[in-house]
Amino acid sequence: MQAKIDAFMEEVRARNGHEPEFLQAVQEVAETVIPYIATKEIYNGKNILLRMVEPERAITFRVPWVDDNGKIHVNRGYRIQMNSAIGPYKGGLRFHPTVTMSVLKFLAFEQVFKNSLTTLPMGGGKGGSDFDPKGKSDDEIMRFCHSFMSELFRHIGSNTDVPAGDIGVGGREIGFLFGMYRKIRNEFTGVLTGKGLTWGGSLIRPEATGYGTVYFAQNMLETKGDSFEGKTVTVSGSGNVAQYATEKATQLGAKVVTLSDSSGYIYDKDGIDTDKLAFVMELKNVKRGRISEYAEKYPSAEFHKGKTPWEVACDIALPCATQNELNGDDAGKLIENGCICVSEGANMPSTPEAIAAFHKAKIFFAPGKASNAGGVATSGLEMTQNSLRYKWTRQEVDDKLMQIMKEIHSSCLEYGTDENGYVDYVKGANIAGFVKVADAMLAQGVV
Ligand code: NDP
Ligand code: 2IT
Repeated sequence: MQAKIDAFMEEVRARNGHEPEFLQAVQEVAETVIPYIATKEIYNGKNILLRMVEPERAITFRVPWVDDNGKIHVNRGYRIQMNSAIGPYKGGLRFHPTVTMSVLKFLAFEQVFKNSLTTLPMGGGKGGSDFDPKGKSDDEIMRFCHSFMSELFRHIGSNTDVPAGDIGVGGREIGFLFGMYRKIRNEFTGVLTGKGLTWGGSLIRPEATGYGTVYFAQNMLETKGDSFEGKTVTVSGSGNVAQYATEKATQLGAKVVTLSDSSGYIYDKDGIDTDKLAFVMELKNVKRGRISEYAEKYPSAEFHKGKTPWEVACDIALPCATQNELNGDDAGKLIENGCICVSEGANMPSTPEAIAAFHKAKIFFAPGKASNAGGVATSGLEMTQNSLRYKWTRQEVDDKLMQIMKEIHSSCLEYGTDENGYVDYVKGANIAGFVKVADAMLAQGVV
C-alpha cells in the first residue's frame, strides 16, 4: 500500500514540486484515502484522487492600487476553483504577505473535503492576495478591495463561486468587495458570505468558526463523558476564530489562559473573562493593535515575545492562527503537560509530526477540515437565507450549526474508528469528505 501512496505522491510532486504546503495537505489525504479506495471496487481505475488534486481552474491577476500618498502599488490576486462536483466553488479570501499559489492550493484542496463534510451542497475554492493589510488606512483597504473585485467579479457569482473571509479579510473587507461587485454587475445577490447583518449577512456567521471548533471538541469530549467545565484551555491567534473560540469555551465553563499574534503570546493565569475578551475585540477589530497591549492593560498577564502558547500547561488546545504553527516539539510539550484534546480552528496548524505525536499518545485530535467547518457551514446557511430572501434568528442558526458539527463528528466516527475504539479523526474526515465528492464525480463522468 505504501508503494501505491508513494507512486501517487511522486506524480503529484512532479507537477507541483515547488508547492510545499499543497504537497503537505495532499500527502495527508493520500495516506488515508488511497488505502480506502483500494477496498472499493467502484473507485478502481477511475483516478479520482488524481483528478481532485488538479484545480478545475486557477486564476491569477494584477491588483494595482494607490496609497494615501499617491504611490502606486501592485499586488497579485488569486482565485483557485478547485472542485465544483457537489456545488458552486465556496471558500475564503486571504490577504497576507505569505500568500502564494501553494498556500491557496492547500487551502482550496482542504476546502473541498471540509465543504463536503458540512452536509451542504458546496464545492471548494480559495483565493486572496499577497497584500499586507497591516498598517493600512481604511481608505487604502477600500481602494485595494475595489481593485481586487474589479477583476474577480468576472469569475464569481452566486451560482458559480461564492468567496468569504479568511486571514486579513473580515467584515470591513467583505463590505468593500460586495459594494464593488454590486456596482459592476448591477445586481444584489448572495455572491459573498460574511456580509453585514443589514445587507444579507447571517446572524452567527462571525461567531461560527470559533463556536464550531469548540462544539466539535465538546462532541469529542462527550464520547468519554467529559466536558469543558473546569478545563484550562490554550488558544493561539487573536483574530476572528480565536476570539469566538475563547468566548464559547468560557461560556461552557472553561478558563482560557492564552491568546497570540505573530509577535508572541499572552498568558493570563486568571483567565480571559468576558470583559477582557471585549478589550481584545476592540483592540484587534477596531484599533487593530498588537496582543502585547493586553499584558500592559492587565497585570495578571505576561507577554512572551516571539513564542507560541504550546509551552503552557492545558487540558485543551485550540490552534486558531495559521498553518504549521504547532510542530512536533510543541505537541510533545502539550502531551507531557497533560493535554487531552486538540481541536484545530485554523487550517492545517499542526505539522505532520505533531499529528503523529497526538495519535501516538491517543489523545483527541480534530483536523481543521472537520473542526473549523462551522464557518463555511454557516456561510452555506447564509447562502440559503439569501436564496430564500429570509432571515433566521440567532438561535435558529446556532442550533443548525450545532447540529452540523454533530453530524461531522458522527461522519468522523463512522470512517475513523479503529478496532480498539480509538478514533483517528484525520482518517475519518478525509474519507467521509472524499466519498461524497468522489461519488458525484463518478456520476458526472470524466469532465
Ligand atoms: P484573522 O485575520 O482574523 O486572524 C488571524 C490571527 O492569526 C491573527 O491573530 C494573526 O496575527 C495570526 N496569524 C496570522 N498569520 C500568522 C503567522 N504567519 N504567524 C503567527 N500568527 C499569525 O483570521 P481568522 O481568525 O479568520 O483565521 C485564523 C485561521 O482560521 C486561519 O488558518 C484561517 O484559514 C482559519 N479559518 C478561518 C475561518 C473564518 O471563518 N474566518 C474559517 C475556517 C478556518 P497577526 O495579527 O500578527 O497577523
Ligand atoms: O477556511 C474556511 O473555511 C474559511 N475561511 C471560510 C470559508 C467560507 O466560505 O465561509
